[in-house]
Amino acid sequence: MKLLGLDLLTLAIPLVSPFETSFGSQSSRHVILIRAETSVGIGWGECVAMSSPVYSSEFNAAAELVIADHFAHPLFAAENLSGGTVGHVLEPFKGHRMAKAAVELAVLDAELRAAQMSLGTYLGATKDRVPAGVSVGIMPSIPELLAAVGGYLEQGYLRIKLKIKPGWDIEPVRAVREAFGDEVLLQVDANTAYSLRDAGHLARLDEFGLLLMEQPLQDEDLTEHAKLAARLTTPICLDESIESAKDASDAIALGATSVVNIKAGRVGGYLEARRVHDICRAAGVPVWCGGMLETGLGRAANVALAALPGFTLPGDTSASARFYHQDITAPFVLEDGHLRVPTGPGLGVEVDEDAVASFLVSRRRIDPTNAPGPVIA
Ligand code: OSB
Ligand code: MG
Repeated sequence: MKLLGLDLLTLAIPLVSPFETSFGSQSSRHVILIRAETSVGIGWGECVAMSSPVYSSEFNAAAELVIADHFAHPLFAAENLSGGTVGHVLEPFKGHRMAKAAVELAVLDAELRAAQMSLGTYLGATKDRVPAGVSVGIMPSIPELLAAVGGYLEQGYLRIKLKIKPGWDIEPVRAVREAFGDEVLLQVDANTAYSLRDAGHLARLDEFGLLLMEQPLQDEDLTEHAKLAARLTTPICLDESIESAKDASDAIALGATSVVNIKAGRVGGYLEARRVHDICRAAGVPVWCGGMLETGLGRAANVALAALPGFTLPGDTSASARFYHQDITAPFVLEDGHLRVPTGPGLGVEVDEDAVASFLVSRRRIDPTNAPGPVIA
């Protein structure tokens, strides 16, 4: 196919309640949607970058710039573009994986819609529904945390993930265990808030029988994660540290991780995400699908990915209502603690143009007439 145009739509969507992690609190999601116009039809993608570079170095303004000023020209110039070749066309550009993933998804969606194939089928999904976990932010108090967790369990979520940071770790985990019992599948996510000096403190979480501890140390700390893993019985699961299939392979070889959180945006796309899955599966390392507060578009793709056979743990694949009163597609709903894998062509969900219009902040059209040529100097 030929790529004919890219529309970048920036939306601001209010969250149902503020979401706090160790790097800060957000009360709305600013998201860039990509609408790719191709010779075979329209496709949609979602960029999972945040407004500030606090989860990783990427952020929305940079994603928009790198797509418009650097990615667009070679993509428009490619004669036989497909979802599978976007990665090769963009390979000369370092990093910017979330921006690359968003473009790849839009092209892939257009291709698959034209071919009448679902993303799940294309990726190799083996399930028609996936178990749903929920990521619970840092709360102002323990009673508020217990109320939130109790509500999610009542809705049927099959796994709870608590965000932790120094000063909000042992006590919230203890309180959730005491209130809801040892049977609840429970894990924690520190988003890099600790250092190896905290190993003794983090070992106090071992008594709570957690499924895993996600990204306690810095992104670059593979060796330190391996040292920490040797001091804990709680399995370490890397998120921020894994930006490629090679990173996953290295981290596993080092003993830095025994479970992997897969986010397509973080690793540069759903095809690289599948390669991470394949490497982990071959190594006997369980994986689960992470989330970045996706709208129904990105959520549809995540659910398709999470239906691959190596995804043996519930992911952060929660219902639309976990974050949004109003989604921009038909909402994903919990059915017996699971989300249904879309079966329609491409992402298998349709964009609600009215909802998009109501959240729209800006819109930018890039096509072969206004995309800057190669910029190398
Ligand atoms: O570390 O998994 C994370 C949200 C934003 C940035 C990083 C993370 C998260 C979450 C939310 O935990 C996952 C979700 O979308 O439900
Ligand atoms: Mg995480």
